[in-house]
Amino acid sequence: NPDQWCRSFSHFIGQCLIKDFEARPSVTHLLEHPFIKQAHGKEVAVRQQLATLIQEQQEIGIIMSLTLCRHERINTRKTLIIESSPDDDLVNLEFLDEETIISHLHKRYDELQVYTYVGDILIALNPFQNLSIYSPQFSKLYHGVKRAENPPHIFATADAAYQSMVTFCKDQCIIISGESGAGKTESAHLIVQHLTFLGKANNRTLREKILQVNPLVEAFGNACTAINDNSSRFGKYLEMKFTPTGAVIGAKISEYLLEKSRVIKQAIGEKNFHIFYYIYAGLYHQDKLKTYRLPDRTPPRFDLYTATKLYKEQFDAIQECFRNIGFTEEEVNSVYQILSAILNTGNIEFAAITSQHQTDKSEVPNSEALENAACLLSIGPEELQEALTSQCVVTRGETIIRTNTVDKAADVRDAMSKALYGRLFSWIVNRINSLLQPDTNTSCMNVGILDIFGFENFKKNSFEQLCINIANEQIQFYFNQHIFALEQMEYQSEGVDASLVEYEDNRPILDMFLQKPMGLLSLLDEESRFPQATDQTLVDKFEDNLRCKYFWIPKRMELCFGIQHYAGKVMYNVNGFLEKNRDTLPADIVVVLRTSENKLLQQLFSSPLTKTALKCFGVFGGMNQFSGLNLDNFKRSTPCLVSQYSLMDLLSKMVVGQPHFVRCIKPNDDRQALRFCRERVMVQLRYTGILETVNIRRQGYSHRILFEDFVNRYYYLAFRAHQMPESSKENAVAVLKRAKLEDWVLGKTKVFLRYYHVEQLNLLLREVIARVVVMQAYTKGWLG
Ligand code: AOV
Ligand code: MG
Repeated sequence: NPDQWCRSFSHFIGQCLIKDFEARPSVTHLLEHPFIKQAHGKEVAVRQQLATLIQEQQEIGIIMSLTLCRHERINTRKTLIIESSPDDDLVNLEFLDEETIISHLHKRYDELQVYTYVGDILIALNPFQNLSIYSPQFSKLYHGVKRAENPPHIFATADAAYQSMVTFCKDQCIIISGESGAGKTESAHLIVQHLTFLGKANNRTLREKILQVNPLVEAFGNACTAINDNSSRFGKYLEMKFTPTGAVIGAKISEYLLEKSRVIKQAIGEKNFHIFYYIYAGLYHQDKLKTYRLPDRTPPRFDLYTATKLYKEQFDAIQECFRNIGFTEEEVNSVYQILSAILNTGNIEFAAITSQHQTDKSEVPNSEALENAACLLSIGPEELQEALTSQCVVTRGETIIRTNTVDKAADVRDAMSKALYGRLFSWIVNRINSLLQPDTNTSCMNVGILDIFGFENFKKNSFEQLCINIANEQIQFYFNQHIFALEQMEYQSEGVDASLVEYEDNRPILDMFLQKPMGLLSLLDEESRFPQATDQTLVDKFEDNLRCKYFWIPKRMELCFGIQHYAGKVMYNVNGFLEKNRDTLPADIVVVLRTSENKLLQQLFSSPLTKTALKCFGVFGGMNQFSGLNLDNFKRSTPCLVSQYSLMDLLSKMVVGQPHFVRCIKPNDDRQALRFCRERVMVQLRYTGILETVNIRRQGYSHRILFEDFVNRYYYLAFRAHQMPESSKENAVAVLKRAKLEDWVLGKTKVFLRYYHVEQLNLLLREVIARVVVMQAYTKGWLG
């Protein structure tokens, strides 16, 4: 059907042109495209025509100009009117106080409208129930349409990121924030779902693989906490890779700060990482517990027995993920072996050997767990016991064997479990990356999705909460920078008059943490280097050096300090801070593990500390990958330093792309559907700065484009293509007027546009190009 074909062809060319607008693709470029290559019947004629054009050395831009002239005479352009539905966007509210905003959100929540815009930012209230708005029909509904055409939706945000990527050839990132249990991880899944839909669904296997990345890493990195049954215990940045025309071709995932300590200990009412329960259930049902040397009854340290009933399905799903993504059976088997070894290691107990001469020696009285662990790790049980209960120390060229006390031996055991788990996790992530890596020859663009652990405030908070909350401070800072600070600076330098919006700057808090050498993290690092330091000396050090209103030591509480975070006051208990920060893995353990016959284990521990090894596995005892860290420093780097570095890495990654923000809000603390607790929502709106955001989005100009870029991008709307107008302020104004936009402002070097202007412009552009191509096809007589 020539008509149909014509439509899809023009759509395709339209896509190409929009995306390559600045690059001006040659006809050769077009002919290389699979769409054209696959053409049959009528299309062959088009190919021949295009081939002729190549001979004439003509460029698409020129063909366009021809048809534009004709086209303009025939048609008067429709003016686009943005239908504003005041309900969907807080920016449109008449009164802008907290009360009005809360009532508005409340009303919407009662009607199950969980999404609301603040200009280009999406607010997502957790529905705590399954909504039927995420089916493929909805994906279709939100595909490349004006935002105002549909109610606000997480798909619309994904769509906006995708369209910007394709239109401007620019990497995008979607930053999801909110406190623990607010719905970040669910939102991230939905975004991936919609992006795989947009990225052309024809490659089903790849789509399935990408959709399975999140469930797989979350089985290893998520756990049940007091706040959230599926709480992320690591930060995740998932980049989806697309061709310049927008077809999905791969994915890459980066992890930040896995909470490894959970492997050895969980707070009351919390659980270990999901995967332990899954594999126990799965192996139980496959009758393979013996093979993996797991006991057929409730093991003392893990509450696994109940899991057998609950988690079988999840195990099957995880196996499916492994298989689909492309892990070999051998690899999966090794993963299960290491996990079972960690479970057995947890059961190793120590007892003191007291003789006349030695009181600081320990042994393993019941060797079953030890033997199981050693067997699963393919190492000798004696060597393992040796490494757990003693250590080699080299002083002045002499090697001395020191014995470990019971407590010390238990610490070494736990350090081994943590290292095994941490490195296994990193390996899985890296393996996924290599399996989903796009062909190196194809150039690609990214949409990145950042989903980290949310702000936490438990009854008892420790080092892990500190790391998590500092990460959230940085995300908040990034948000503020982007929404407020950069905007204000730009207004000023461009001489644009916009009443400046006040906002709560959390920079002083961040400085208190990150400053060198007197920031909290530096002080913690310094104290960790003294073997004699205790929790008390650490608190004293903090008290002596940290003088700011965001930090205080409560009078009557033991070994605690308080921090006034952007999201509220948190009291931290320093118990174990030093040990957790040191996170040392004795060399003896590494030496033993390197003797393993298990290929995967060898890989995890064999690498000398080369740069790649650092990247993959972190330093000895380090928490995760971090690039760009000076190798000379590795011995001294502790999780603190690592956390700083990896967060910088994370932020620098985000700065590269154009950001889109999703702010998740938790409507109540009981995880109840349809319960809107005004107080709780109010607090979150306050600390995330939503009110200020509404203000600045209403008064502000979220898009600021250089005259030159603006004219280059949009001159088709006002000029003939072959005219190539000068990139001047006057021509920019001509385009703006021709597009019938209102309410824009001119700065010294830039056009200041409101958030909806760009959408209008892009739609106009797409329309013009699509029409031009159809016209062109007819005028050239290609389509009869
Ligand atoms: P989080 O990622 O923000 O917390 P989750 O995304 O895990 O929070 O959401 C917590 C729970 O809320 C989920 O397990 C779902 O039950 C429910 N939920 C969230 N969003 C939706 C939705 N769109 N539809 C239905 N239910 C939803 V943490 O990772 O703890 O910070 O560290
Ligand atoms: Mg999460």
